Amino acid sequence: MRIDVISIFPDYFAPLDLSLIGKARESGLLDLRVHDLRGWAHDRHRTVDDSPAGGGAGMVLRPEPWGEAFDELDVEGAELNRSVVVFPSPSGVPFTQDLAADLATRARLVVGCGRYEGIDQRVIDHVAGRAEVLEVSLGDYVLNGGEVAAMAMIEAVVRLLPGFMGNPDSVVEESHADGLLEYPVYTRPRTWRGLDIPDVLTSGDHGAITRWRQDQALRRTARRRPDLIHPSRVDADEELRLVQPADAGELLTLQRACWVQEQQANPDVDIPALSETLHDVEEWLREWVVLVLRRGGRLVGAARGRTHGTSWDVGRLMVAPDLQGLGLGRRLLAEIEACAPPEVTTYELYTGAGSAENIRMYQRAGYRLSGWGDAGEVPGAVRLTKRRRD
Ligand code: JEH
Repeated sequence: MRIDVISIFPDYFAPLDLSLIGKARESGLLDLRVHDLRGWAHDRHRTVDDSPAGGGAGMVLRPEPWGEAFDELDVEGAELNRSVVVFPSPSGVPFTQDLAADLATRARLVVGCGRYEGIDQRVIDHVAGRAEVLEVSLGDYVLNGGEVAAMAMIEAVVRLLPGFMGNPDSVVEESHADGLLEYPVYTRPRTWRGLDIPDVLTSGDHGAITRWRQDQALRRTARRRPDLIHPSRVDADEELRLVQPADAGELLTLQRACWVQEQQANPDVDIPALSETLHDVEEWLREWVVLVLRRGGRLVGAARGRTHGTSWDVGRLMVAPDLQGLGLGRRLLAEIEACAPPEVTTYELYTGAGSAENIRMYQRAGYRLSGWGDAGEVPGAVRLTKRRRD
């Protein structure tokens, strides 16, 4: 990636020679060039600012040096869609991890750092006609110029580059699917100034550790960033009941959301749950025993079952993507098993052969792999069965 930075304070960027960013530059992964805007000013005093049109306090950066800078740096030269010009600005769109990940896929970034009251707006409008332009804000507080914001943005982008710090070339960054803040971390010594590491972390019980961390992350997020949490995550207000015809629409929406990952893990498997219409869902609701789970009024999970000889076919076990990993699937599975009539001796279900996480969950719930679906009716799927215990 090539990054050009334009600033009247190029010395601000000296720290980018240090540490990991410096290594990325040495290794050739990153070609970072910092330019002094005054290099494109031609009067005796290399003036770059003037008073605001229409009056008011402070100074504004004049357009001419910027125009020459963008001409010389050839902003439209790079491949289509692979270059972006970023102007840090207190009135920009928020800088987020998603934006950092987008910028990390580009071949070329140009960062224009303003000062004083900002840059003459015509500069941004002019460049926008020649390249993709973003005015981006680091956050809702006031800085004296774009430099510190540019440093933060560059660090956030460069650490995502494939090959940076041993990043795999394919995965940009495993995103935290649960959208929560991190749980607290500890290291040795076990006791420090009278403070102990929480006992669970030294217990060796990995299930308990995972649950504790999930709980800590949720508590922290609820206190510090309530904006990140949907009520359905925390509300005790939960309801499990047999499906009603009126649930069909929400069920269709949920199953489409839930089976996309399944399709990606099993690209060759035909997954009806993804192509069904509302009408299809309404039909199978009449033929199956279907349980739906609501939290905070929202339909967040479901499962279905029906008898087939002496076995109970289980299927469509689904949990909303943001609530996965909390044990809701296991509970729904147990509940739908409990709906089987007395003559049932075995539970049976199918899942994609590539769905490692699902298969592990079913195995923890007592299911055993009992064959490939190919022999029967579901190519690419595996069959799992479990004896009913009386
Ligand atoms: C600041 C680029 C170029 C300061 C204030 C004003 C706010 C009310 N997150 C960020 N904060 N500040 C910047 C930034 C980013 N990215 C940033 C910059 C420049 C980025 C010059 N400055 C200094 C500056 C105008 N004020 C904006 N207002 C809502 C508090 C008051 C007016 C302009 C320029």
